[in-house]
Amino acid sequence: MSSTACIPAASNDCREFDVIVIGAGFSGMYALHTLRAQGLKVRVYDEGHNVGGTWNWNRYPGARVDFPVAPYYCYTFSDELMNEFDWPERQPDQATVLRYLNFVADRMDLRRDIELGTRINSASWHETTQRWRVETSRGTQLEAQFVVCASGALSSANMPKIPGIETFAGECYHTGRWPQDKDVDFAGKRVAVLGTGSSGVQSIPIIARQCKHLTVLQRTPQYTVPAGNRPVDPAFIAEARATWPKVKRRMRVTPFGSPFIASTTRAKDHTPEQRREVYERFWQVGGFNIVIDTYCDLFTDEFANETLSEFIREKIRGIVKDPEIAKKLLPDYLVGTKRQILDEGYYDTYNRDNVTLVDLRADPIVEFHAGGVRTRSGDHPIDVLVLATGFDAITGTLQRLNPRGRGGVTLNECWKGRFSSYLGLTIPHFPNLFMIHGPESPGVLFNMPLGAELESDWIRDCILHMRSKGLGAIEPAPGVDVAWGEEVASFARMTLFEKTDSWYTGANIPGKHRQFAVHVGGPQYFAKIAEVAASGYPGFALEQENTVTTSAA
Ligand code: N01
Repeated sequence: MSSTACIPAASNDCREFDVIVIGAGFSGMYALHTLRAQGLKVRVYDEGHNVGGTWNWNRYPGARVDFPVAPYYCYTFSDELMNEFDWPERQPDQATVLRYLNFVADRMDLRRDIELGTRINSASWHETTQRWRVETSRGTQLEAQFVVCASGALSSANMPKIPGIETFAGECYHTGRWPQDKDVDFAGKRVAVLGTGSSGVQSIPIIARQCKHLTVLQRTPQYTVPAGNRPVDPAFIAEARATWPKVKRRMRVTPFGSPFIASTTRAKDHTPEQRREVYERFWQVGGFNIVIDTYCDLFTDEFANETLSEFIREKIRGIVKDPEIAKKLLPDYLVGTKRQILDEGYYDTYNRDNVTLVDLRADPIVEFHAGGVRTRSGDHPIDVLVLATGFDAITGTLQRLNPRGRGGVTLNECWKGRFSSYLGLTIPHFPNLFMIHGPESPGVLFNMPLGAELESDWIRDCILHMRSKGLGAIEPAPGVDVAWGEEVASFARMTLFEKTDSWYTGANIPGKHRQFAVHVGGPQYFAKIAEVAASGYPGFALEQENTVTTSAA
């Protein structure tokens, strides 16, 4: 199968591959498994010192799966994995997911083709050889016909540029780059958490219980709902295993890749009393389901959305005892249009004596200094600063790599005005480069492990097609990205997502252009890419294989 020559390198591995995969998280690990099973010579590189990608880096206190429910946030391709790994909780914590991914790495014998502690520093396309030349942080030069970017939609940390932040002399940790070699000790310390997205909301209740005093620096109040985490009932797991083929089929056809059957009822079809009863029932059970399984129009109709928004605001007013603090916590955007957050006692944390909420809209940060942070109303001394400030999402890691494509053009030049793609899997001017969970794919709004499998399978089949036809390069034909962008936008326009500033739209990163770069069509998206493959890859320019002899640089 492989047409590449294997040239031993000093680090005693082969420098030339069929496929280089960047990232050893859920996506990269499955891509390795499925490509290697076809006899392709594949090598995975990851900057981390463990497999797991996002689940390796995000070790902050409270990090948990938010997708409903264990055992459905997992690989679906192997019944053995499903049957052999026991998920202890409905919303597994970071350590459990990392244990699962290590179990998969061992069970599928993946480690022999994964190089950890190695970042890919550059990648450039060479037209004569129809190969990518890649350089690692260890200075190794590599060549491969294909590059698969499985580098994570949420892995490029957003480090806020705030006056004086570099002068802060205490400990400082970003939630997405949490120390891997030590436990952070909050005991007896004054801590500040900047940011109240999922990472902030998950960590705040735990840090508050451990530290002397916690200051929460909040820019946008958020809707969060109880996670409802609890031990998994063994009977539930037994049932999931017994019905696994059926569940897998269902996950592929539901909008978010969830195993649950979505409601077809509209919010306006119910009376206010009925809605309250429905929301209360889901609130008590906990989990994402209150947003995705109660009413079918929560993401498409502002009236429907407001009914749930107001329900949660009422909950906040009920939970938080001080009305002034409760007022600061009331969100005013459309619920669910920022990534929905699950929590364990978040709002109740503001009833604690050792917690101060700073509303940065009314009381903005003036500057950080060696001993803390000064806001307009006064000074907040701190020993530990936790940056829960999120990520340059979806495109950030690819832009940091900034590969050079055809004619030496860089990705950042191509993406200056918009994040263009074809099928969310390929980029114009970047032949033989594939993305998993890239812009304009369902990525972050679908069951991510399942989406990674489906996208990787498409990439695998595309590579096999090329090999069988003697093709050397594939890339989007001119203009096809524009039509694809319109298709993605037409799905988005049916929803409320674009109306809110969020990392989905790029609005969280100063200077990033606004583009809701997620295909919200889930199952329609996967049907579409399957149709493209079945029809012989219309929309792609296909190039015959050059007969130039290749060699490593
Ligand atoms: O990041 P975020 P996150 N000054 O971008 C604030 C996934 N995830 O790491 O809203 C002041 O959501 C920012 O304020 P604002 C999940 O998909 C999953 O929490 O922009 N504040 C916001 O409050 C999630 O959505 C799990 O006004 C600043 C916060 O920082 C995604 O990762 C767990 C600021 C950032 O929130 C990202 O979540 C955790 C500044 N300069 C994460 N810059 C699971 O449960 C930013 N903020 C699986």
